[in-house]
Amino acid sequence: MTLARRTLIAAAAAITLAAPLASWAQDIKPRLIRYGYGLTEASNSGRASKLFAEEVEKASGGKMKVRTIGNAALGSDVQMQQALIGGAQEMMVGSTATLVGITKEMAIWDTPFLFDNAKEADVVLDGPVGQKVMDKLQEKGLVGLVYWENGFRNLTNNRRAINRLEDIDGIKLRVMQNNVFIESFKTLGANAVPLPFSELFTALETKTVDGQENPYNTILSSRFYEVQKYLTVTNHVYSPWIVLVSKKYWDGLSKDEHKVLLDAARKSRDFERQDTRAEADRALAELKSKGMQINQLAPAEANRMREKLSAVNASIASHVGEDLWKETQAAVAKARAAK
Ligand code: TK8
Repeated sequence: MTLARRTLIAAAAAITLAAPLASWAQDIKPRLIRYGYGLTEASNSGRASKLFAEEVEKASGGKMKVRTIGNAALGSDVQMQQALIGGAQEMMVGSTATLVGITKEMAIWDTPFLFDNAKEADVVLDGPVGQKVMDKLQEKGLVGLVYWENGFRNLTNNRRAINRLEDIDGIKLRVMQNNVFIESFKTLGANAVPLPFSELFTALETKTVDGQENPYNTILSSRFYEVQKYLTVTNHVYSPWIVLVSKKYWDGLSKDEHKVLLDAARKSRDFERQDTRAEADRALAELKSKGMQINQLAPAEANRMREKLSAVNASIASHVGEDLWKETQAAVAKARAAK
């Protein structure tokens, strides 16, 4: 047999074999979902991500597998969002605030003092306004499944206790990569420095920045108490997380697979909120025992802060659109009245 002929036969065999092999491999190979997040495995987002992965695997009978990867090992929020849009990564959970550059309507959640308590946040985020904002992501290549609780944000720094608004003056404060946060903290007199979360610990440790703001849970799980002395309870904004899927990936899944992901995401949301709230209740005492000096902003100062920050409302409204602004205000008012 000539070499050419042998090659031809081999090629033909490869073709006839390849087709059934490929479809067989598709049937048994679990759909692998690379799912990233920014915090540690031992954090609230780590625990809920693990539960999500377990639920997906259970509900799909092992056909879908979620590999959760924490510590921003797949990249910062912004980098992961781009990977999802491009189809290089399937899922992530991160702050809504870091999505504003992609979907401007997300900035509505950055409104200072929008919610008075977590219950109001749940009602509005899980209601029609929350869904509407989430659905805006689709035109940008992302599918939002559910909102989780990051939590009410509080200030930490290494310079001094914040007793009066003026104490914020000149503090180099890391903020999320988001214009509302930059504007808010400039308004309060801080020197606002936008940085990805993944660079924050080092920035605090090396004193590149003096302080930051995040919920108690994160200050604890990311060990910021090791590099921050003062914690001031401000609750200046409620920060949601959002569970995202790459639209490119989503569009290739079946209806049943969509349901598996959505059901698991809802279970993870319910678990996550409960877990986060229970942890937040314990966190202040724990942070104190780790050596942080904690103070509550006195009501009069908190009011001054609230008033000062209301100056950013107009720019948020024009950024997200007056209609969405009004709808959100109405939804909050309704949730508040219903309690
Ligand atoms: C984690 C971030 C974090 C957020 C921040 O990736 O950046 O300060 O609060 O939770 O999304």
